[in-house]
Amino acid sequence: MAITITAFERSPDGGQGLARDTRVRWALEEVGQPYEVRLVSFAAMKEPAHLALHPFGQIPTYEDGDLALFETGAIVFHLAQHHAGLLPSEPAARARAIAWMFAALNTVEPPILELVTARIFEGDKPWAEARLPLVKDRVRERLKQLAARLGDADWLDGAFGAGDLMMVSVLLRVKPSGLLNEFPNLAAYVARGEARPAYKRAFAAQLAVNAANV
Ligand code: GTB
Repeated sequence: MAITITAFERSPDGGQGLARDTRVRWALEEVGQPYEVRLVSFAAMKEPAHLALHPFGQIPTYEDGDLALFETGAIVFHLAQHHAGLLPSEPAARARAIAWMFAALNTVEPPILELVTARIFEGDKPWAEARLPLVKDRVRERLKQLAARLGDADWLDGAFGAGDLMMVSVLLRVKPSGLLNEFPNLAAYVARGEARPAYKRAFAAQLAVNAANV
């Protein structure tokens, strides 16, 4: 049975690749696993059938035979554990790559999501203008620390892997704010991720859905 993931029937970003199915598509492309996509509406995500797969009524989900998963971190980790290409086999290098996945999701993504919330969902609040610089500075601090660690390297720890896939995916979300360009090595890092053939196939696949459903 084919691997099936869920994605937005119509993504609010119109196909810019910012919805989280893109990172799962990217991982599937990196490890060479074919997959099918079941598109869901916002209403369908809150229905019992989808809630049985995803307790929080979100996308993406992942189904492979009897296994159903939610959370992109868990899905990408599962793929990386079971297929070659995203995690090194040497135990210490593998553990470090996993640490970068957690860092992307637990340490770098939260302030970026706070910025998205402040800009998009709270932009009309009377206190938004005063708060935005504080939120931006918290993102800047994380980017500064990450840029310092990355330095001139192509990837975070040796060859490209699941940690990079997750970190680039998270950083893509900060691109529209312009903050990424304040850190040229991070902007180049993200561009290297976007240039990977597997990323391009993932991006094109989600764009095809959203271009067709405008
Ligand atoms: N922690 C979970 C994971 O990593 O899997 C988060 C999943 C999640 O946030 N899913 C979002 C969702 O289903 C889609 S990706 N939201 C609907 C809901 O909660 O009702 C977040 C997202 C949505 C839209 C854009 N965009 O249009 O730019 C970008 C990212």
